[in-house]
Amino acid sequence: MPERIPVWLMRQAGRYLPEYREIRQQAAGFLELCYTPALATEITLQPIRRYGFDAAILFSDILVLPDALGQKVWFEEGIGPRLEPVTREAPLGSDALDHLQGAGQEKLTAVYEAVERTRVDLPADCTLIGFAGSPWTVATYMIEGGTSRGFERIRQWAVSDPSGFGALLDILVEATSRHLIGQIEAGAEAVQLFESHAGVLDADGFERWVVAPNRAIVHAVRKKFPDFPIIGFPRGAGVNISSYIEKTGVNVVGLDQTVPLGWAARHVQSVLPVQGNLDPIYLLSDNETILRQVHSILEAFSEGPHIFNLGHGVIKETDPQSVDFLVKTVREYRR
Ligand code: 1CP
Repeated sequence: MPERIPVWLMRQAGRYLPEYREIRQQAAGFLELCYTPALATEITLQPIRRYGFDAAILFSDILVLPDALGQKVWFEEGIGPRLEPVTREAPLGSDALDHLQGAGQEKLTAVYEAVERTRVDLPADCTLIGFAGSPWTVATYMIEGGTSRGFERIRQWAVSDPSGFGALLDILVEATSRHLIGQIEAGAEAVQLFESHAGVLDADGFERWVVAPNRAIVHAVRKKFPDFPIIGFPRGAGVNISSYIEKTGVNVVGLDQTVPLGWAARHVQSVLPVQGNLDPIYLLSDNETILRQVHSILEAFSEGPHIFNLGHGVIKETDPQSVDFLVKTVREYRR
């Protein structure tokens, strides 16, 4: 039997799908979608029905965690996420973790219920992936108050008050570990840690604020669920990927599109299965271009374990037919 390359896409659910936009219109807000199990389940299943991906990723967001920890989080139409910033002068209270047992519990319980429902409704051969943002990445939103360009506030805090900043990341390590365990207990069969903003740190910062917290989370999850599959996605890490895979203990590493294929095959895939890494912008080009790029990735990774994915999430202007073409191209490829 020729080997079949599994395929799923980051942000495979979401705004490029008309069926998502329709549900989104009916809901009061984005977080309401995340906290309504029937809606989150339906949105998770939409791309599976359409394309038959090998994995479903739970429809939720990395910012449900700061919300459950008691920080004010909202989504503004046309802008994106907004948060009342946590600062050095007004840090997250030491009682933040208590929120997870209090007001935050109801919110996260709704997320776990969505996991349960989704697992029931999914085809048996489709893997359900749970996820969380990694502490550094979630902290960028918590401290910058939303999406940032320069990340000056968080970087300044990290270098000028590493112990105070470290205390915040410690809270996030604990909360994230519990959140992943909650999803696993509800039926997630793998989890992905999104470290989307790993690329703004120098090598020392990367070790301290990316490697160490991700490692601690992997450790905490494995303590409860030994050998549980964990995908790490240290976006923009460059050559620091080597340190990340050596020290964190993840089982699979997600590659963004900036990682050269030959280098990744030699230095990463020789150690761990790789996931990735088509630049999502190609889905806004023609089929011939998509085919060529998909084939070059499949060929580069043909000597070892590979999960096909994008290098980052599906762009909202993507034509759903291009995703269909991409999936067919991967399915028809034979090593
Ligand atoms: O309808 C809308 O306007 C909301 C758009 C949207 C969607 C569909 C947001 C707001 N989040 C999501 C879902 C989401 N977010 C998923 C669902 C599962 C899937 O992939 O299909 C996942 C895994 C995420 C994770 C997420 N949220 C990340 C990590 C991955 C990445 O993109 O780097 C990040 C950084 C966020 C924060 C976030 N949520 C939403 C927005 C617009 C943002 C900001 C992104 C940014 O700063 O650029």
